[in-house]
Amino acid sequence: MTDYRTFTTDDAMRFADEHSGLFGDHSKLSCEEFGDGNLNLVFRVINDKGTSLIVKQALPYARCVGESWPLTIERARIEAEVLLKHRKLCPDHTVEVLHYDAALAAILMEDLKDYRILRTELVAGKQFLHLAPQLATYLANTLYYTSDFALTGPNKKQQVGQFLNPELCLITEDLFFTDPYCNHERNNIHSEIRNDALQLWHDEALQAEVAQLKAGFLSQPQALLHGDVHTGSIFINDENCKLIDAEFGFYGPIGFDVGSLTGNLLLNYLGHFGLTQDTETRQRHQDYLLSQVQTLWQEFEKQFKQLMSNECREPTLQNSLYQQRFIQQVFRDTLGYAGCELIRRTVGLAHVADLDSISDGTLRGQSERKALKLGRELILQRNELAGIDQVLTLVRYLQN
Ligand code: SR1
Ligand code: MG
Repeated sequence: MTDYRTFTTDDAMRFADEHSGLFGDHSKLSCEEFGDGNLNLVFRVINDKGTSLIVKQALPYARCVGESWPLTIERARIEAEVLLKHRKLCPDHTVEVLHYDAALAAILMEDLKDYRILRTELVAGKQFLHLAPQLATYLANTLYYTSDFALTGPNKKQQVGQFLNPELCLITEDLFFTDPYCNHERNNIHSEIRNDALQLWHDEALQAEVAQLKAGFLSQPQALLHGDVHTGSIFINDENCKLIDAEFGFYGPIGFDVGSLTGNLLLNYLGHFGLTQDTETRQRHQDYLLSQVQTLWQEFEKQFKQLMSNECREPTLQNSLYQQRFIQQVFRDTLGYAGCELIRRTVGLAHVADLDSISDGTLRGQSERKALKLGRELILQRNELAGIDQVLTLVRYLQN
């Protein structure tokens, strides 16, 4: 870490100026640090003509906790390389990386200034019809073209090695699969649902299924995941959406990415029981969210199946019965990981605004309880639910 130093706004401006052709020698730059994420510094650098770029720097610790939680700055390499690869596979829906500096753990990227963070928009009750179709395209393309269906064995193994990402994976292994199911000091449990959380710690049937899902996360390098597809990692406007923040990327189970996103849409669905008091408005937004959950899976499945049947390079994996079984297993994994996301965002370290911004404690507790209940059922019933329509029926049934 010899050349590493934590960036000031001056450093960020110099970095942006040096590595972009956009600003020119005599540009007058200004800069603000506006990162509010869990891990990094994020600067916006603007010139006198209003052109702007983003500089993101990995800190040697987790920003949300502080220096007591050291964290590798190697995550900046993972982020840059995953985004570069995903952008080749799905240019429309992946943010553009312009430069990466290994010693400084810094990335220069496009500023999505005409976009907003999807989570903030969904909490405000905004709707985007292109959300699910576009995200399904992103997931189908990035996951298919980095899988064994598309890569040769040696190439795939080289990439698995390139994206091992053990420290960031360990965060997910702990926060997603371990902490919520025991009395861990990192958990963050609101008093209204203390007893419900306690039940998780004694729920052996649930814990056995979570163990199986965790084993899949640990040992199934199916494709190069984004690794953190929550609605805070997605920027959106009226026409398009783009993924950012791929520092958790690694070769893992395909259902983890699809399930994380599905879980976040469901968290917003449940949050609106407390966020929106007008019944008609709430119903409209919740119907919208369920239609997005449905379209996300249907479109993802359609596109992934098409790719498997038209583009598969590996003769043995061209078998159509195998491909059918494969996509069915991805569906089951998707439900399981979506269930884990619902639970960990409710009682674990990293909460979401969809639940936390419900101002009335009783209403928040009701939404959180629904999240725990739905998460549990998705995990337990994932092998019996026959299709996405049955999942939606379950969601509607459990809301009462
Ligand atoms: C300490 S990191 C907490 C969470 O933020 C990231 O976005 C991941 O979701 C992680 O679990
Ligand atoms: Mg992030």
